Amino acid sequence: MMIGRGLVNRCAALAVLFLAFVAGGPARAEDGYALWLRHAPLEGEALERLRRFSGVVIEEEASTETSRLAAAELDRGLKLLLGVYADEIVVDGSVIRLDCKAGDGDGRFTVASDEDEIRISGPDKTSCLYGVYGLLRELSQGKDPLSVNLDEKPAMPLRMLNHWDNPDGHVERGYSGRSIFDWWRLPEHLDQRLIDYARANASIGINGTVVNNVNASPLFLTDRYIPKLKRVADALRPYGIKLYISARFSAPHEIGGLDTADPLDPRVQAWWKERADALYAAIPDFGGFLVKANSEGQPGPQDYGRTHADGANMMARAIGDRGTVIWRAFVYSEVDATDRAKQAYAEFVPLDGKFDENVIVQVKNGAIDFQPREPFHPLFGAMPHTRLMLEPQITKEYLGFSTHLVFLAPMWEEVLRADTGRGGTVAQVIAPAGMAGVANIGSDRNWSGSHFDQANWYAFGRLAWDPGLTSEAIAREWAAQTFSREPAFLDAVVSMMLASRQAAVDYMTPLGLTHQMDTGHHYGPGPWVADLARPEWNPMYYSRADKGGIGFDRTASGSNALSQYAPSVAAQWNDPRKTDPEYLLWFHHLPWDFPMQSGKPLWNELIARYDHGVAEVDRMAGTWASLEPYVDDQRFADVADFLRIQQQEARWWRDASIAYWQSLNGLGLPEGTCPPEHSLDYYRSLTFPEAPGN
Ligand code: GCW
Repeated sequence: MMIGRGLVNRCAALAVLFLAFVAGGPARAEDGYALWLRHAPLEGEALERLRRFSGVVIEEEASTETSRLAAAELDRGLKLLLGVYADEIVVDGSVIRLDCKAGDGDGRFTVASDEDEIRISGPDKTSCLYGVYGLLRELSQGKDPLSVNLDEKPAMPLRMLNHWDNPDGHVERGYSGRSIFDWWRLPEHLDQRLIDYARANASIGINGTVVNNVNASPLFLTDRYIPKLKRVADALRPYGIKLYISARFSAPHEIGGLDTADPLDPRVQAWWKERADALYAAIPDFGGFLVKANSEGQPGPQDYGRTHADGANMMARAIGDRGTVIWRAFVYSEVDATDRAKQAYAEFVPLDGKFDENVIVQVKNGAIDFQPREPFHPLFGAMPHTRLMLEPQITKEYLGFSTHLVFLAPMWEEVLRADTGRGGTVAQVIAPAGMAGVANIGSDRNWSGSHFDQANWYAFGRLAWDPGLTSEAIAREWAAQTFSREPAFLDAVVSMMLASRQAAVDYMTPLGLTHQMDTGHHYGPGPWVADLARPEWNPMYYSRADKGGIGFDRTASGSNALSQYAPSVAAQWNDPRKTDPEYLLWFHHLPWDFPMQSGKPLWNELIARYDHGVAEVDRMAGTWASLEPYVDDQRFADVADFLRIQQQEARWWRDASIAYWQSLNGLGLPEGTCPPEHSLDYYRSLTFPEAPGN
């Protein structure tokens, strides 16, 4: 086994073996820092099978930093899996061979096994790295090395994280501590955490990162920040990860000494070109700019009477063929009273075909805002001449922050598989572009705030690599690597994870309700909020609840947002009697006694859903309690604590929501239903000015 001795070059047939000192069983306290790369020691047969592979041999046409890292990662992973503290003895034996090349491509790789060797190969400089992680993923699950045969390539070119991190270290919608990017100490000091961040990302195929908030500070475009950005980019590069920044549209005006940021003004164009040149001089593979424009108070081309395409193309021309401009479609007007769900489509569809080649339009999964459940965004499929990227939110702004256990892969699977009715699924529409997940990563020791939120980071990367993977497969491989390979543990934990998202939907916003969270911080229920400056900031705007009924009419008799979908898709949601109950109140305003497909009146069904959500969380807590023998003490206790919080908060959501709906409809509770624990006034009186992430 190679350990810190340099690599064996030139097709050498040298193999080295550990003299093994088997560590004494799994450690009983883990803090989660190692993520899914902890590679717990194998035991029994799996250990014996891996022991046959006694060394790593690297064969390469060109030795690159990435190929050296790949070998080092493999070495490190194998050492951990074998559970040894090594000395090496050179012997003949079966080997793991890295056949690394130096091409620039998508990172496709193969892992092929036979009795004598496991061979990892591929044409690109990241092939070996991805192949190593692919192999380790299998071995970490206890699979037989001889049965590992992989032939993979990523489904989409861009697999990115978007950090909403500010230069002062605050993370917007961050629930896991402060930013991991320490701009203050950069460029002189680069924290080891950034290397571990790169390793974790590379292990799931992530190949780009936007390091600052889309509500962007112009600082990132200053000369002072370029060396800082360069240091980070240099650290990420060997892991196949490109650095991007969010660019503030008004920067030429704010820091460039110009009196405008009009995209058609030649001085503005020259300013962006000069800044792009300065970035590329320092970072030759700089990824490009992400832009939030004319959205929630951010500046943009419309401030000068120009379109999103004018703005995006101006910046794209400054970058040229060196990189990409990713332009967000998350827009809703400050003056327009049109249903917010309709506005992005209305603004962007007329611009289809008008964006330059190196522009991608980034679209959230749904038309409102990262809610527990939304139908897929109608822009998918509606802009056939524009590359569209999918933006899901990994951080759980609207799904219980980091203290609720909610596995998000089922939500993303739902959107990726949705048939747009316009020539393919969402996964097919975004295949030429990619996916960008709003990161849930911070300075907390376990990175994500909770151990189970690591699964969402992991699942994002895996789905961006292969949207055909099922949530179940992802949950299983993640849990086996992160906690325990025991089948009984995996069966229980995977079913808990798979049920968790529907549970959250049910205790927060069942039956297609949306945006019922309290104002600003979005923590806990606030269905009664109706007094904010802009109508679409109010939960009441979304529920439209009153004495007569509940739900937002988006059919032809209402906002007609339904007409933005392909007719075949709209047809499924047009008739409330046939609409999937999960989307019912998203599309329909209905009387409280509307007869549901279940046979219950709507009011009773709504209550049954809240109760189901609460019961499911109780069940999750029970499941976890039964898994104590499989989990180290610290992580077991951390998860158990958070599940207790989730149990309390699921009840709070249910009780506050029911109390409020009752205050409107005056209806009693179906027989056997527990009344809310407190009065509506009590729920309304709760305030949390210090809630994180705001
Ligand atoms: O979900 C909303 C958040 C804002 C965020 C915005 C966006 C970065 O509440 O905090 O701003 O979306 O996506 O731009």
